[in-house]
Amino acid sequence: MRIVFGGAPATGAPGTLRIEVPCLGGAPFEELFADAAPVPGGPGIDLYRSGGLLIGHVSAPFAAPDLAETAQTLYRQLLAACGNRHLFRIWNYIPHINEFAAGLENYHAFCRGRSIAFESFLGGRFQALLPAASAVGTRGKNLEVIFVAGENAPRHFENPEQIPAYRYPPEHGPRSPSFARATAAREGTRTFTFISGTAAIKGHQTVAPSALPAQLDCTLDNLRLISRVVGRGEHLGAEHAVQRHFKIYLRHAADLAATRTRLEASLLKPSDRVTYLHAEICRAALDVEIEATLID
Ligand code: 3EB
Repeated sequence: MRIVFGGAPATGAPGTLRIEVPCLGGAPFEELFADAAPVPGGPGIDLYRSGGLLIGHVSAPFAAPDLAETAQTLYRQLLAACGNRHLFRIWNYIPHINEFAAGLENYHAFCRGRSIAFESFLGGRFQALLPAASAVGTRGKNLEVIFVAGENAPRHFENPEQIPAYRYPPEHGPRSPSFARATAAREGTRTFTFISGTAAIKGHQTVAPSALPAQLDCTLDNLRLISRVVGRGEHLGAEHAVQRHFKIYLRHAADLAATRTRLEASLLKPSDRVTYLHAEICRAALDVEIEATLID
């Protein structure tokens, strides 16, 4: 299966999923599970299999002021579809992510519904089971959630210089975000390392609000730290024969050239699969977020 980014209408090609986030550069699609084949899903849910992996997509119209409700319903559907499998990674695409409805930012309403669904499905100790994730804006009308689950128990990791997102204080919303900074798991002969969307946050605070170069510095530092924690050295396995996939989300299209120059001089190498996307980030003062997936 392949995820295609951009504004063009869906092609309807089987195994293709379109997300309405414009591509600014690099590959306009993401193919982490090229051999994943469609299997029967259900109303509002597409499912794919690749070996023991289950890959899924749930989608529902974003309906202010009930985004929390929408998120909770989608997450219940997602968790039910996983059955006994373990969640490895979740990608969230949220309409109007930085807008407010009834005094609550849409991202915070989303977090509320997501957290309630996790808690009611997994119980009071759900935080230990949370996988890597990302959450950015989409221009589409639907809340879209893509997930990967597998049969082997994964390992979840935290960044020593960031408070776990599931323990953020209430100033970041009435229910904390539900994700780990990274998740690693084996599936057959493959090992997947999913690095969550990573941004300029230390502790729980935004670093260098709305200042791109300093945010890139901080984000690269956080990537270096999480890379160390997952056992890939300081450079996300750059020196090893590992397939690396990066997505770089930019709030401002005009930041593309500076970001690309900076990342090509530090983080990226020519064999990496890289996609630059034009998306709002979950905090209005954040201008960039970077995620990575390593497959070996
Ligand atoms: C952060 O570190 C920045 O809500 O699923 C990054 C990755 C972020 C995932 C999510 C949010 C999420 O808090 C935002």
